[in-house]
Amino acid sequence: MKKEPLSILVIHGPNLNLLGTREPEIYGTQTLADIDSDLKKKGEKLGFRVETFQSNHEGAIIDKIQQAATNICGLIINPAAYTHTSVAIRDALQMLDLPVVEIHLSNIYQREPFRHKSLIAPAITGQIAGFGAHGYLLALDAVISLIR
Ligand code: CA2
Repeated sequence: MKKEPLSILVIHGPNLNLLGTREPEIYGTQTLADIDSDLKKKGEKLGFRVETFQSNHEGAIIDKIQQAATNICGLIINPAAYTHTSVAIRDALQMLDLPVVEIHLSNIYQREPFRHKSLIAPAITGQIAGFGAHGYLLALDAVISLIR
């Protein structure tokens, strides 16, 4: 019987579908499609299936986390603005028993004070911030090393 590769889910929060089209000085020039494609290629090389998902809706992100919980071995999430507001996403992440990496393109601690607080951070394994799109690849390395 052919063995399915282990799956890692990557969730992108609100407005990240606009990456590469505005504010390149903060978020870089790569589009979300570029980032997703790089993640899938790297995952495949390392023997993992990478699934990507973007939503502008808090409930849709929570549904995705709940549905994926039993099928994935690791999660990478950029909750975008929900980082600073969403108790509901934090509660959903808290229920997972697998490595979860929170990633931010920008260094949220160098920005406006309201971005310094992540409500998500207590529910995750670790956080990567400030490395632009490359941070997603660092997050993938981190999740895979935690799985292994
Ligand atoms: O640095 C990050 O990755 C953030 O999660 C991005 C969020 C922001 O609210 C967080 O504080 C930090 C914003 C994502 C908005 O994405 C855009 C992309 C292109 C153009 C405009 C917004």
